[in-house]
Formats: sequence, C-alpha cells, structure tokens
Amino acid sequence: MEFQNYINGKWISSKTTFATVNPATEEILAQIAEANLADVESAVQAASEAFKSWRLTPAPLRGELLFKVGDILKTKKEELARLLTQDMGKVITEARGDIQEAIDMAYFMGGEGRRLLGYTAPVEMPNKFGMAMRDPSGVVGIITPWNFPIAVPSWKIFPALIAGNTLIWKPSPETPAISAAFTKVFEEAGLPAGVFNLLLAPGAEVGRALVDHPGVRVLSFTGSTTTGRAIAEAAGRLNKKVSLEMGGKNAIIVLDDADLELVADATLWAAFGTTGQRCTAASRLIVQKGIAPKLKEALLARTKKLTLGNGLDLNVEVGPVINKIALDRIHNYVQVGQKEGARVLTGAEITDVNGKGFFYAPTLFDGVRPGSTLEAEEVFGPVLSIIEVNSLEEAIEINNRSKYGLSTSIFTQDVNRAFTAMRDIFTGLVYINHGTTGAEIQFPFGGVRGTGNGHREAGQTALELFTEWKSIYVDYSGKLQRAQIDNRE
Ligand code: UN1
Repeated sequence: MEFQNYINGKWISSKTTFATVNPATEEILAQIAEANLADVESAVQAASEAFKSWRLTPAPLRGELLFKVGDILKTKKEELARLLTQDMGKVITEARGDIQEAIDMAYFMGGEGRRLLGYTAPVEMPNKFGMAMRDPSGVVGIITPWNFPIAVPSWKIFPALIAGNTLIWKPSPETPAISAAFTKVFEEAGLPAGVFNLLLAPGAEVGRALVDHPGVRVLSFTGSTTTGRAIAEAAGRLNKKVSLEMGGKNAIIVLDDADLELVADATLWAAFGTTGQRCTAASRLIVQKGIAPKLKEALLARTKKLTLGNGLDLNVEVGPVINKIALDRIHNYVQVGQKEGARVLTGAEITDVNGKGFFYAPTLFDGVRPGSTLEAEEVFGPVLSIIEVNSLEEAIEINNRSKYGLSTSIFTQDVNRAFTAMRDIFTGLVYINHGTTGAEIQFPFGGVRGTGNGHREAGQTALELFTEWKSIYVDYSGKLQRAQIDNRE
C-alpha cells in the first residue's frame, strides 16, 4: 500500500517516503509519500485560489456536499474502521465509533448550511437597518493527533468547510493511511479542487511552515501542550486566530453513596478504553473513604480480566499504545509513581502479545498523593491513580487544582451534591454518573486552564473559530444621520 498527498484535487507522489507501522504487530502497514516545503507552498496557493469560489458557493450547497460525505462514510464505515485499527491500534468497536463521530459531524454541519445564523437588531436611527453576519475566515491550517484520527479532524474540517473556508490538513505521521483514506471520501463526494488539501509528513517542518505561512489565517490544533504553546506563540506574532486543544488529567469523583457496580464498569471504560490514550481518559479516581475498599476490590478484579491484543480481534478489550516511545514514557511515569510512594495494585509493566506489539499492562495505583508527579502529569496511557478523600469539597478542590481542565465526572445518587458539583467543578466537560469520556458532537468540546486557549470545538460553537463577524448598517433615509449625536439632547 502507498498513500500520497492531496493538493489541488490531485494525488501527489514524492521522492521520499516514510512508513506507518501497525502498533499491534509492528509490521509496516503502508509507505507514505512525504510532503515537503514546496508542497506546503502549492497547497496554500491552491487553497487560496479555491477560496475565491468556495466562499461564494451557497452554504446550503456546501451543506449538500457534506451530507454526501456523511453518506459515503456510512457506506465505508467498516472498511475505514479496519484501516484505522491497523494504523493506530484502537480496538475495532472503538474505531467504528471514531468514524461514527465524523458521520454525526458531517450531518450536523451539513445542516448548518441552512443556518449559519447571524442576527438583526433594532438601530437607533429611523430608516436604518442593522445586521450581523458570518464571513468565512479564509485558508485554514488543521493539525491533528493520532488518537482520534477521524473524529478530531472532523470537528475541525466540517465546520471549516461549511463556513466557506478552504483548508490544509496536516495529520499526525502515526496515522497517514487512515488520513488519506478519509481525504478520498471528500474527493469522491465531489469537493472542488483546492478546497481540501492533505499534507503527510513526519517531523515538525511541514506543520511549522503551515503555522508560519502568511496565507494561512486560522490554525486549529489538537495535540501536546508543548507543540500547542509553540504554535500559539508563532501565531500570536503573526496575528492569526488559533485554537488549541491539549492535555487532560481527568478525574472521576466517587462519593460514598454511589452505585458501586456502575462506578466500577464506568471507570474501567473511561480509564482503559482506547488504552487510556484519550484527552478525556480518566487518570485520577478521587474516592471518598467509605466506598474506597470495596471499589478498589471491584476495579482490581475487572482490570485483571482485561484482554490485551490486536484490536481487529473481537475478543480484545485493550489494544496497544501507539509506539515504542509512548511505551517507554508511560513506564517511566509508572516508575516515578512507585518512587514517590504510590502502591501498584496491578499492571506496571511493558508486555507483548505473541512476542510483538507495543502493549502496556492496565495499571492501578493506590495511595497516590495529591501534588505528586503521577497525580499531576498527563500519562496518556492505561494508568489510573486512586486518591482517597474525606468529602465532596476536598474532592472538588483536588480536581480543580490540576493544571489541566478538560473533563470531570462524579458518581452520587444525591441530587443536591450532584448540583453542587456541577456548579463548582471547573472543567470544560462535566459528567454525572458517567465516566469522563464519550462527548457528543452537538455540544461544545474543550477545556479550561492548561487544556486550551478559550476556544471550543464541535457544536455550533465551532463556527466561532472559522468565521469572522461582519456588522452591516444600511441607511435608507437619504440623508446624513449621525449615530450617538443626532436624536440626542
Ligand atoms: C480526544 O481524546 O481527543 O469524548 C477526543 C470522547 C470522544 C472524543 C475524545 N468523543 O472521549
């Protein structure tokens, strides 16, 4: 298999290629044409040219193209899900969910084609009219991670397109095969040349060139905090609009009156689903002391039973982590945790399946101290830290102290405490009696503190990044009318 870059409606090969590896088998899945700086230049040029007509294409027609993308995605869901699993390792049921999120987003944003709502308001002069409407921003640069290789890009690509922008997408070099397959769907749907461009490349050069390019007006990034900060700094100097979605250190808070079985099931899913590699994954379990012993027992039993392996195998519950570097980073955090005095209940080792793959045993830590490295840093792997507390107030205090603020969940049957938590938890997402993962596309997605920079993806909120407000005043009085001056004492 070979996958190429997509610029101005054409698939472009390259003299140099790089490989993408299946993390469950360590086999090379595909060879990928490597984009270079000249490709960045052609992509920006193509997108700028295409913008001229795409912005004038009526939004309902742009919407119809998105509906078509949604239809094709539905037909190809299984084929794409299998490729996605091979490209980055998540189990097939979750890969299907990843594609489904894009299908949902395609239809949701397709519908925006007949909304993209602005507003009118009364004006202070007679025979004058005022309205505010949305303009597209221009050429958009989209930089995305490997953990949700279709869902996360779809939160950016669909709103960018419906609003009339053109785009250049630089996905993670860990998932180039599924990214190219996703791009093909837009080609098949009949998107005009230059509206959607794909650049595949390892390393930082191509991404940096996109960030720095004066022709790219808006940047939307999901990924590491270090890269996000660097992008925001560069974008700040160039006066670009930039949206960042970075790390999380999400907590599940469990009060003594919680439904124990439900908590155990939900925690297992939130902590070890996607092998803990979600920005929304639960990595802290903040438990009230009364329920703690029984909950640990229930969780330990469930964790030990988890089946690791190749995500294409339907019996497998936990796939590999993305690569060797991730494996070592996770293990390093686990060792630091042990040195800091936290106690391993299970896991804490690099493992394999039939001698192959980048697998890490799902790990439970007990006695994790608030403020310790394990409690504070994002591990991005299957590692859950248990922290015991006396009260709801103490739990919320620990939750809110995190430098990240993406997702928090609380389990309680007490409506008063649930509402107190909803009011006092400071994260972008809050769940009651549900784990920290599983956001739906019709609501804003993003976080506070170190997780983001104030923007939200998905929902109608997504349109804020990809549009510029334009206020229009029409004076039909036929004479000079001075606002704030005439009509006044
Ligand atoms: C991510 O990990 O970056 O809410 C996205 C969830 C998924 C999306 C996660 N719908 O867990």
